[in-house]
Amino acid sequence: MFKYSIGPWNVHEGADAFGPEVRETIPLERKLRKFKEMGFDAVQFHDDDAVPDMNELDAEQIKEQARGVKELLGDIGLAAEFVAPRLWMDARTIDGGFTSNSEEEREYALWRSFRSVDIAKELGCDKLVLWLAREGTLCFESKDPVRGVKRLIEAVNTILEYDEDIKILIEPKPNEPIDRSFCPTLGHVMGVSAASCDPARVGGLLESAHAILAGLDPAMEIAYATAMGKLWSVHLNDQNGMKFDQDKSFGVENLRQAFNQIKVLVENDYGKNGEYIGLDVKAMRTQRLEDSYRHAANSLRIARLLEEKARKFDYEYQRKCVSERNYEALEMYVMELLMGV
Ligand code: XUL
Ligand code: MN
Repeated sequence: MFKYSIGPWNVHEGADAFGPEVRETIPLERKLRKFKEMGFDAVQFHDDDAVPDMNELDAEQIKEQARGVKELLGDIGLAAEFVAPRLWMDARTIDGGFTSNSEEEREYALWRSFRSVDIAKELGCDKLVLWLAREGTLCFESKDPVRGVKRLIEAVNTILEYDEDIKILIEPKPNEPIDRSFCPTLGHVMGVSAASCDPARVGGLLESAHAILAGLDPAMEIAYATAMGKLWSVHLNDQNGMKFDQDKSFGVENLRQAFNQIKVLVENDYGKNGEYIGLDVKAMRTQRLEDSYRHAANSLRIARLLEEKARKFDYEYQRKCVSERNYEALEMYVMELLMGV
């Protein structure tokens, strides 16, 4: 049985690029209690999910507030999986943080990352996730693309040096909000890891939708990072083709692909080092306040049902099909397994 995690941002107010919020804000504590009740084991945090308005606080005040969140988690019976600096919201990261052309802005990005490391430690976890939202270009000629990659590696090194226990999980995304990312796929993440000052502490987090948006199969990406020993978290969700980042409930668009993501995780005993399956899903904007958690419950149920299916997979029949090179038969077996016939 896998352990599952989710973030407070996954229960949100429904604003999108073209319209305002449509649901009221649910306070953090209520969300956390609900996550526990739904069967989640751990919570993922953006730094300011745990410590709101952290730009107004100093390092000690931030740690102090994080300790309060740790107490709350303990009281509810949830672990913290990771902390991710929210590096894309501030006026100082309009043109990226680690790879901004401005030195002052690069320093701010590092300050937020150090504070996120502090929060992670207070919450009892050793994972820092970097979604490199604006680390790339909107206008190709606006940044030196070689220096951009080097600046990213330097930032990773600086964070590794700040704390000797912290592990960095890069969550690559090929587009949105940036046009051309300096680190768009897990393959690029492996390169950054190898070029860092401590590759053993730099790995990846695969999000299904981001892989689909890169034109890749998330199950293959999961397999690739697993082969490298660097799949340290996942964000399972779904995506209907090459559109905006949809964060749909896991499996609702691409069921076979969802099954294969779970199958690779099962086959490789994902979770044996304490990893969680994270669900990074968003409710449809049409959803009413009282049904704010339905997408998360659905995703959890689909993941668990697929986990059961994966554990029932008939490897003997698969070997027979492979020996006859009868992949049409194998494919039909998978379809029937998924359709429950
Ligand atoms: C954005 C995304 C983020 C990260 C954490 O697309 O997936 O929520 O998972 O910063
Ligand atoms: Mn994500």
